Amino acid sequence: FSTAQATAHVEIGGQGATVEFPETFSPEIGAVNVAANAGSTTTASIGDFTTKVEDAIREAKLLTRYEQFSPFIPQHRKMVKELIDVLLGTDDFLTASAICRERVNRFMFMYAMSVAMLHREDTAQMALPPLHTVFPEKYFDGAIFPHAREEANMVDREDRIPLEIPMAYTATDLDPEHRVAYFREDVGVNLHHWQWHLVYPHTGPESIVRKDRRGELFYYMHQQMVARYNFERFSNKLARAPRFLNWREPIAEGYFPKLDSQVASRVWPPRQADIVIQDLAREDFQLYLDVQEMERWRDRIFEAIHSGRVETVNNTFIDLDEVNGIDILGNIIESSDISVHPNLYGDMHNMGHMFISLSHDPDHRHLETFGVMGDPTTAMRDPVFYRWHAFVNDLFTAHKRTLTPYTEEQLNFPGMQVTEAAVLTRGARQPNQFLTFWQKSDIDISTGIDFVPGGPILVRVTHLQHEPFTYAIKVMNSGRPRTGTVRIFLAPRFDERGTQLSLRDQQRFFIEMDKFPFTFRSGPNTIQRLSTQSSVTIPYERTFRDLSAVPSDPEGQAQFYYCGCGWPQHMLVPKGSAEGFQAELFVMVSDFTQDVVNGPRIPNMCSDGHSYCGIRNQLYPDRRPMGFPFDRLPRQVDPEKPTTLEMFLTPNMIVTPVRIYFNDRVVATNNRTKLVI
Ligand code: CUO
Repeated sequence: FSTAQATAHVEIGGQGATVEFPETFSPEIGAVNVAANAGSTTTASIGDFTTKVEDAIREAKLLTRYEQFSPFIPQHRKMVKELIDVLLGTDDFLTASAICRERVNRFMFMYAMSVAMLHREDTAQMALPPLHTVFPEKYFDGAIFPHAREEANMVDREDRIPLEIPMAYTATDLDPEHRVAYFREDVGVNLHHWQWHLVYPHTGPESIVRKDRRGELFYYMHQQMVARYNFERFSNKLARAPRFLNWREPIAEGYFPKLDSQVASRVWPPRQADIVIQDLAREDFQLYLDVQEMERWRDRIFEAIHSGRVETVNNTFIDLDEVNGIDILGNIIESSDISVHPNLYGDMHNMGHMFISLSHDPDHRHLETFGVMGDPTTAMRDPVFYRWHAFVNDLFTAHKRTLTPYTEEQLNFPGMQVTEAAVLTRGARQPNQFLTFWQKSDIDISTGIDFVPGGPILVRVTHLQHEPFTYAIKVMNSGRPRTGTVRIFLAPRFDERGTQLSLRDQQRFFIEMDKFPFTFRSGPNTIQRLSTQSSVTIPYERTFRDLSAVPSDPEGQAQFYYCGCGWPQHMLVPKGSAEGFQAELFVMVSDFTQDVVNGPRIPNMCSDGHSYCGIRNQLYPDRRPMGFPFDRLPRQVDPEKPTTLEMFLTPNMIVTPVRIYFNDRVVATNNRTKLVI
């Protein structure tokens, strides 16, 4: 099984079946030992096996190799389900993969194979090909590819220099939205989103779709992405992303992605400013849907939320209670295969992506395919993504508003008092200052470039970064030794007008920074926690594939390659501003006996981004509702006044004013040539 070659071959069973891989394949996948893995399919049975696989992927084969694929499209979901079923159900994964690879659309194959590898026991320790190196065209400026091929063919590998992608390649600052393009187009942010949707696929065997609290995590992870985006917008003097509420109104923001689709020499279609979504009549995707139908789904979902119960396909009703309600709604709204009534509540969120992504050619008269909003790999690049997800989040918020606010008793941890919380940042003059700046990092895309001589081809991107920091938290435990969960959030202090945010509004903007258990001894305790330990993030090296940082032990290596889901560490702290953006650091210690889940505890290498990604084969590692304690309206402390953040605090919580200072210079390259600020 040769890799990184345009004409790799796999010999299955020794003779009779040679499968060609016309495109390059990931070196990590190449680590598979063919002899060990293809053994269960004998030479004699290979013909039968191929026929069986072909029969099972009958619909999947209809999507040609030269089209785009999207798991948001129902027809494509049906197709990819066939593939996932085959790849998960077979004893001979390698042979089945090789057969499918040759017969189906390459994007669909990569999606199905990635889902299968993430969920099969026998591939659990195996590397998943990182998508930005396999399909770099979905992540990087299309203008670099001719240069990359030139570089690869004309320049000796030791003389090659990184191809630099400018920060302003999709727009200029004439478009105010461009100020936050660094967030929308960040490679780590987009990789996280793609990986999340692989870990929580819409479709497939029920065992992989029906994961613990997957509907709730759909809500929470996307709510956090919107909150983080709005934090960046405030940092850049932009108002929060307006919710896309009225679907008959033009969408003010345009987006021109400049991505080369590498499919039939086309580029990803742009979306002009002020376009209105229209009824879809797309024969090619078997997608006929009116905007009115979406409006009916939306109204039924609101009706269910306000009546407090949803109807199922069996005409029974399920209450939207405070434990499961949000999860049921998540599966309905997304929707995933486990929606309780797909006909009644529809396919709202997915179809929103499609309406927007096909708004430039709703009836296919121009023979154009969907724009970036139509594919989870690329959707976060477009400003309208956050407007759409702000609307989707509104539905969840409507449900949360029906729940009783947390009582003081539910929030407090008697006898546990947080007396101080500070942030100590490397290079900062004082405590409670975050420092952010630009950094340049290189990524090798040679795996994704066809027909090139060996050796790396580096692209150099500029991205946000922050100085590492430590939380120093002091806690007085006046009880016996016991465990608590430390929950750390950050929120802006002022809104877009410069007015101090009320808690009712501010609660939307709290971004989770970290969450971890800590055992307190009696008396005073001091917690020191590093920014790199965050339960939200994966390390820098894993996003940028810095191969010099690959650990030497097999477990560390597997972790490096496999665990792709998680917010990128370099985007943990929002950009802030030169004058020091004012924010509030919230720290809470909750009672661990109320937080702990009683599921099986299997040591798991991929747990470092668990706040947004969960942990493989385990219950979500926190029993409280996701977003706790800011997921519900705050309790009324004083009948005369709205509750402020200070009034909301119980002794086990604290708020520290902090500032985020942004240095508008490139001060680091590849984490190696760090300059002093
Ligand atoms: Cu992740 Cu809309 O679900 O993009």
